Parts: sequence; structure tokens; C-alpha cells
Amino acid sequence: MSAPVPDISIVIPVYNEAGILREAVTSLLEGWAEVRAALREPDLVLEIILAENGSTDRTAELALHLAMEIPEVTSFSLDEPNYGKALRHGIERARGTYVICEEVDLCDLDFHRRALELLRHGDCEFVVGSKAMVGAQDRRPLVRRVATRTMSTLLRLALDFRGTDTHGLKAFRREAVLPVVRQCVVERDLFASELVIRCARHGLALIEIPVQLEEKRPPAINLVRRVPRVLFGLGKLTYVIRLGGASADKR
Ligand SMILES: Nc1nc2c(ncn2[C@@H]2O[C@H](COP(=O)(O)OP(=O)(O)O)[C@@H](O)[C@H]2O)c(=O)[nH]1
Ligand SMILES: [Mg+2]
Repeated sequence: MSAPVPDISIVIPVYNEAGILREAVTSLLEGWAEVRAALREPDLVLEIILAENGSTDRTAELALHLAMEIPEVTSFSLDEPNYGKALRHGIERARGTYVICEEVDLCDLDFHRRALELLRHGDCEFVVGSKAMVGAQDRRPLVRRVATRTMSTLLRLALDFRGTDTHGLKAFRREAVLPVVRQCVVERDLFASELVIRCARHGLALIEIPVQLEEKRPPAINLVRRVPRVLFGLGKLTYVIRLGGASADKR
């Protein structure tokens, strides 16, 4: 018998996460019983897509094992470490009516429930989980909280982005967002920002909701090493949206 078409796809980019991957995926699946109950939809079908690339530990092998063991889980591996590329491929493989973009160190079921309530009521087509808006609680170290705000300020100055966060948790109606995903050209850290900004510029109904953020572990790549890559990505993003991407947006 073929697998049922999922209602919800949860895409999780994973990189060198062998230490927490199994526990994160199994507790996510267990926790979803409560999300179904809160949404009063006991039959909602879920798929979890593990989008791995470039790990040097056992993450790829473990993801494959989880996919063989657990019917809701699928996985794929690409070559080099590249967050944006993994997320993009994951979204393109998703089959659910709604897609949730997660992070293995977060798996925020409260965000899933609140975002799906908004999407299913037709209040919006895209929900961004903001770490920086009023009502959010961000328990990460100060330097990373400042980095999130600096990034939003740079995106505002460069691209007139009016939101408070682009990186991290997101949920959207797949059919509405997929054409925009296909227009995105920036990979790595800035893909998520490009997606949110392009969706806003397209006029998709986008809502930010505050999240309470507590990571299960610090990130694998430290902030200082990420800065040059992020600045390069920001330059490219500004160029493609202001010059190359603006006309494509209106097509
Ligand atoms: N596939 C893939 N996933 C990544 C990469 N870098 C980070 N991730 C995943 O993206 C999510 C967030 O990464 P994290 O290191 O916590 O960075 P943060 O978002 O700045 O907190 C986690 O699920 C990571 O495993 C990468 O190069 N490739
Ligand atoms: Mg993290």
C-alpha cells in the first residue's frame, strides 16, 4: 500500500546532528499527538523531511536509518554543507498542504499549532516565528540576539524589509509559496531571508508571531565565522532583489 499524502510537511535541515537527531525526531512525532488534539484534527497526516548535506559525523547514515524505521520520515543527502540549499530542496520535495521549516535544536510544537491555526483559518499564507518581536523570549546568548537584530536592520536598510526576523521557524501554504521558492537564487544562510522578503514583496499575506526560543545545543558553526559569508550573501541578495529580481517579481 502506498503512503498516504501528508497534510503537513516538516522540513528540517540537519548538519552534524548525530548527537540529538534521533531524540529530536522521536519527541517531535510524540509531541504531535498534542498538536492534533489542540487542532481537533486527529487524522492529520505528517511527513518529516530530513535535509542533510555535508555532515562529517554519522548524521547522514542516522537520517537514513530513521527514514527506514519510521514511516513518517524521509531523508536525503546532498554534497557540501549548505543550509539554504538543503532547506530549498526539502521544500521542493514536500507534499503537504502546509510546510513547516524547523531546526533540529528547536522543534517548537507550540509554533506548529499556532501557525497552523492561522494558516488553516485563512488568516495568512505565511507565518514567520520571530525571535525579536514584542512577546518573544530569546534565551540565546546576548551576542546572538544582537546578531538577529542587526540582520533585520541591515535587511531593512538594504531592502526595506519591515519584519523583525527572517531566519528560523516558518510555516506556509505550499502552493502559494512554491513559485516564490523557485525564484530564489541565494543559497546558504541567506536563502531563508530571500524567501521571506520575496514573499512579502509578492504581496503574500505574511504574519509574524513571537516565539520562545531555547536551543537544545549551541550552533555547530560559531557566529564570527559566519559573518563574512552572511555579509556576502546580503550583498548578493540586495543585488538580485533590487536589480535582477525586482522585474522577475512582477512577472
Ligand atoms: N543541511 C544543513 N543543515 C544545516 C547546516 N547548518 C545548519 N544546519 C541545520 O540548521 C538548523 C539550525 O542550525 P543552528 O546551527 O542551530 O544555527 P542557528 O539557526 O543560527 O541557531 C539545525 O537543524 C542544523 O542542523 C548546513 O550546512 N546544512
Ligand atoms: Mg540553533
